[in-house]
Amino acid sequence: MLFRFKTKSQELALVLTVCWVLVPFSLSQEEQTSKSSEKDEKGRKVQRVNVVAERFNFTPSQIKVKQGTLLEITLTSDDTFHGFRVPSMQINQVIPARGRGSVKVVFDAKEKGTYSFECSRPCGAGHTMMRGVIVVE
Ligand SMILES: [Cu+2]
Repeated sequence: MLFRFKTKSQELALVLTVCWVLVPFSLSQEEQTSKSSEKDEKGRKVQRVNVVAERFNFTPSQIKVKQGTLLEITLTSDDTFHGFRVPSMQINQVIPARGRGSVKVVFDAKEKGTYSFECSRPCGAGHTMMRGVIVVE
């Protein structure tokens, strides 16, 4: 034995210290692997993007993606409930209010073009201005 703990709380303190060191490290590892895994199980290229909805805009509001890619959009809100609708793709999802998690939408970028998206849930005076585009090139 190299060291002995006088009390249980000292032992707990060391365990907590070790966790603080290890947890951020394992999180950063996970981030690296998700960035490098660009293909799904069927060999399709996957591009992931996080979009934040907030009265009255989406950030980013322009998303560029290469044709043939599956675009995986993770949507979160920084205030109230919003919606994410791509009228031309039959996509319409509710974005939960801040602190209530996120929602994922998969956009199949089959054909080149500009696809507009918009908020689909009335959220205030600027609701109809809350829009953006996905550009497939
Ligand atoms: Cu809205």
